[in-house]
Amino acid sequence: MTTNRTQHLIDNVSAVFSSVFGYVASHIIQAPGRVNLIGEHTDYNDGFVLPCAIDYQAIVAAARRDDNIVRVVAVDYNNEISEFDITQPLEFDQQCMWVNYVRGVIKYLLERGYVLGGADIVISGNVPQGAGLSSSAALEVVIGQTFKTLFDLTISQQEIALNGQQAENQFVGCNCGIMDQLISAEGEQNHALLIDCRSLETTAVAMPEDMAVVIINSNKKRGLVDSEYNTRRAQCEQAAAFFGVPALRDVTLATFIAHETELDPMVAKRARHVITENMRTEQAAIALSNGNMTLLAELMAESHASMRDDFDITVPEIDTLVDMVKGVIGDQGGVRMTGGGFGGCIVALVPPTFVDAITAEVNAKYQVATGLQATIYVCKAMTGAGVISEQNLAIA
Ligand code: GAF
Repeated sequence: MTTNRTQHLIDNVSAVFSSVFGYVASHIIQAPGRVNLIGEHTDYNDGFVLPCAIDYQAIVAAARRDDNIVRVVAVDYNNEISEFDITQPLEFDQQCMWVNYVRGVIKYLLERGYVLGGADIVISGNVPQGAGLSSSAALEVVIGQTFKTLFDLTISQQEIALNGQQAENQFVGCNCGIMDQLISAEGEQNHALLIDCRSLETTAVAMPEDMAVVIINSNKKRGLVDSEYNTRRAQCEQAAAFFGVPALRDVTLATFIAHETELDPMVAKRARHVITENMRTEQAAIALSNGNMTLLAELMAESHASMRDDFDITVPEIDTLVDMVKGVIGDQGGVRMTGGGFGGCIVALVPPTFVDAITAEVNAKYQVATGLQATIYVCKAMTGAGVISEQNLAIA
C-alpha cells in the first residue's frame, strides 16, 4: 500500500530524474526508517532489540548505465548532484557529506566482490534527519537495494544491512550497531521484529490492530551524539571485559549483582541498563505477541527510567514529553524514549482514540515547558526495503 506522502516522494524523484537526466527512471525503490519499541543500546552488546520499520522512507528513482559512472542527485539538498567513477578509488568526500553514504555502500559492495556498473540515481526522503529514526540507515539500505536491483546481485537483505552498517562504521565514521540497517532491510508490514543481534535471527511479532504507533520528535538538537555514543560503547566493552565475556549479552543479572560493587560505579550503571534492557526486550516481545499491553507498558516505563537513570541518555525535553504523554494515557499504553538518545524522539503505543488527546496536550504544553515545538507522527509498521515499481512506473 502506498500512502499519499510516499506517492508524493515517488512523483517528485520521478520528475527530477526525467528533468535532470532526460529520460524515465527504470525503477522506484524504497527503504524505511524505523522506530525502536524497546531494546536500546543493546544491539552492539550482542543483545535483543524490538523495532519496526515505519512508513517514512528514503525513496530512489534509478536506472542502470552502460559505463562505470554514478550520477546521484539529492532532492533534499537543493538537487545537488555528485558524479564519480566506481572504478576509481572511492574516497570520503569532504565537500558533499550526503554522498558519502552512497560512496561507502558502493565501495563495500565492490569489496565484497559484487560486480556493479554505473547508475543514474535521484534520492529523496521524509525520515526526519537527526531525530533518531534512522534516516542514514534508510539511505544506506536504499542504495544497497538499488544496486541489488539494477545489477541482479544475489545479495541477501541481511548482507545489504551489514554492508550499510560497514559504510556507516568505516566510511562515515559512526560506530553504530546493526539494528537500524537490519530493520530497514528486513521489516515486515504490521509487525515488529525481535532481533537477536548476535545471530541476526529475526522473529516477527504482530502489532496489535487496536494500537497506534505515535512518535513525537522533541526537536531538541542532538548534541555530542557520536562522542557520547562511543563512550557508552567503550563502557559496555569495559564491563564485558571485567566479566571475561565477549559481550554484555553473556552476563546474567545474578552474576552482575554479585560483582556490581567491584566495577567502576559509572561502568556498573551502564552494564545494569544493558543487562536489564535485554531481559525487558525479550519479555516485551512475548507481551506484544500475547496482546498483554499492561505488561508492555510497564516494561516501556522501566526502559525509559533505565535510560534516564543508568545509561544517562535522556535529556529534560524528552523526559518532559514522556511524562506529558503518560499523564494523558495513564495505564492505557506504553511510552518511552526511542533511539540513540541525547534528544530525538519518544514512542508511544496507545489505543488510537488517545491520539487526539496526546496531540492536544503536547501542543498546549510542550512549547511552554521547553521553548521548542514538537512534531507528531502517527505511523504504521511497514515492510522493509524493496522495489516499488519498475519500467513502466506502474505502482505495485
Ligand atoms: C543508534 C544506533 F545506530 C543503533 O545501532 C542503536 O545502537 C541505537 O542507537 C540505540 O539503541 O540508532
